[in-house]
Amino acid sequence: MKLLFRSIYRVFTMSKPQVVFVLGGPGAGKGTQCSNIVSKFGFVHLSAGDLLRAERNKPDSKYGELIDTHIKNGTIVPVEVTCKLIQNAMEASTANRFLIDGFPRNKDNMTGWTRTIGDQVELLFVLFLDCPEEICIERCMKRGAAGSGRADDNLESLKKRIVTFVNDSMPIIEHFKEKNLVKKVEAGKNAADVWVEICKLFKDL
Ligand code: UP5
Ligand code: MG
Repeated sequence: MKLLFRSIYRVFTMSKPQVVFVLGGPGAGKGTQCSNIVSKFGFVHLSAGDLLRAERNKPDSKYGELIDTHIKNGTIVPVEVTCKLIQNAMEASTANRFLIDGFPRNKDNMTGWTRTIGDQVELLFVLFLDCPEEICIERCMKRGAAGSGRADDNLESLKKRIVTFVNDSMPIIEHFKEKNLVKKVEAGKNAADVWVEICKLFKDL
């Protein structure tokens, strides 16, 4: 509802909430770099994965089991669930600029987003963190070994996450590329070097 009022307000002020989608394979550094962007450029970070894990952890959630199964299998939760969580988080915020991390990651996500939120926001661009598969796996395995507690930081889930990324998420990135909306950063380098490249994309917004 708040988003609706805000939308009405923005009809008069001509401004909509601004969104950057942050996409990339598992362990590409989406969360790490989003934290940097929040600190330096004042965006609000909404990680679809974090929102889903928080929902799964609620004892009374009717989606807990569904989310858990998808996360362990590296498959994608139906958009109705994810989009609602993103929408609620946006409505709960007074901010005007959002990083939406790890979404949209398949066709179902795209359709659902376009149907429910699409026109109410201004999509600035898509930040694509392009990271080689073996580095993605190495980073997530290392994080798992250090005790991340994530149910999907194991080799079996990771292989599935990579397959989903290649088959389902890359076509979405291609779709945005055709619309000239993708800004790609080589994400296999060390975090500080990746950050230097990202700063160049955000400094004049
Ligand atoms: N690290 C980061 N950058 C580094 C660098 N440059 N050099 C060396 N190390 C670096 O980083 C991962 C690890 O690498 C960390 O230990 C970090 O210190 C280090 P992180 O910043 O967390 O990378 P990120 O890309 O965020 O990796 P993440 O594992 O979160 O990506 P996923 O896309 O796999 O996970 P997400 O949480 O988005 O989704 C999990 C699951 O939720 C999905 O598989 C899916 O089942 C479900 N999901 C949906 O169904 N729908 C959605 O919309 C979203 C998720
Ligand atoms: Mg993440």
